[in-house]
Amino acid sequence: MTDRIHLRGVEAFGYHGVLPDEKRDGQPFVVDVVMELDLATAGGSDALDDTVSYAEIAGEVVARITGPSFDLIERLAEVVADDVLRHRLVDAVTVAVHKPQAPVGHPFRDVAVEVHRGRGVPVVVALGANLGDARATLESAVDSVAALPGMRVRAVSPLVETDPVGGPEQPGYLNAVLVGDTTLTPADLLGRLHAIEADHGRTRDIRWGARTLDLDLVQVGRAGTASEVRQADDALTLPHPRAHERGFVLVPWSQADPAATIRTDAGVRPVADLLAEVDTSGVRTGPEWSPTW
Ligand code: PH2
Ligand code: MG
Ligand code: MG
Repeated sequence: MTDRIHLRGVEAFGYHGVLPDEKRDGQPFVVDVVMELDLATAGGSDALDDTVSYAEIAGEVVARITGPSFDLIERLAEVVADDVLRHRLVDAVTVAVHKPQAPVGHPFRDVAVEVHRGRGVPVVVALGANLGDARATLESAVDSVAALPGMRVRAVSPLVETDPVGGPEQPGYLNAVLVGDTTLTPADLLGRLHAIEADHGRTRDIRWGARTLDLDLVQVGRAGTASEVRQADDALTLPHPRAHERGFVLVPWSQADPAATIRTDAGVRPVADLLAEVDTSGVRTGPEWSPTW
């Protein structure tokens, strides 16, 4: 059974359209939003924190209608859907954008596009840094990941301070793990993570050498379910082939998601169980941090 919140007919003046006249003169746009989320908790608690404020959503919709001009109402619908899905309680959303005064060239009552978008699949990203101001870099990296279109962060672990594993002699690391949901393909997401690494001064010379920022895709989809992505090619192996044996991944991961599981050679295992089997002596509580995702 799906609960829904309907917000219909949010109207504002905007400048979206392909034609120069549309970008110059503007016209009214009308947006309908239907959010799918579990309303039982709010129904019991009577607390706004347990649901999504439709007034807040209306404000975000108006900001998009009146904001930077797009050519297509498809694009406007997509960005509104992406905004709505950033509210963590929302499982899926349908957005219709109407343009009742569009330059259609014939009498017509209304034209609209409608998109339906879900949260996508769970994704786990491991973060590491051992050059420069590692804490500031990791905070900035979390913000960048959270801002990716089609990517939503659900939880971020505390920082752990870790002894380097493998590679040449190098400084200690700060590591963390974030868990979220994404509608991006693994290849697309990996490309965007690499771009964020590059933005933070990452160079790739020595394998397992010191780095300003490392963003590793650990798992896409839920292990042992149809959503799990399993692949091994030159560009990307999923799940990450070494994550299940690395304390610097497992410790923060279990802090971000105590119920996490990962596929190993011995099948799908709770991360909390693996923790008891790996050496975590080189993993210590790190400094406080406050990524603002
Ligand atoms: N990353 C590596 C190699 N070794 N050791 C620690 N402690 N933390 C890391 O993130 C790490 C590492 C290659 O990515
Ligand atoms: Mg790595
Ligand atoms: Mg890497």
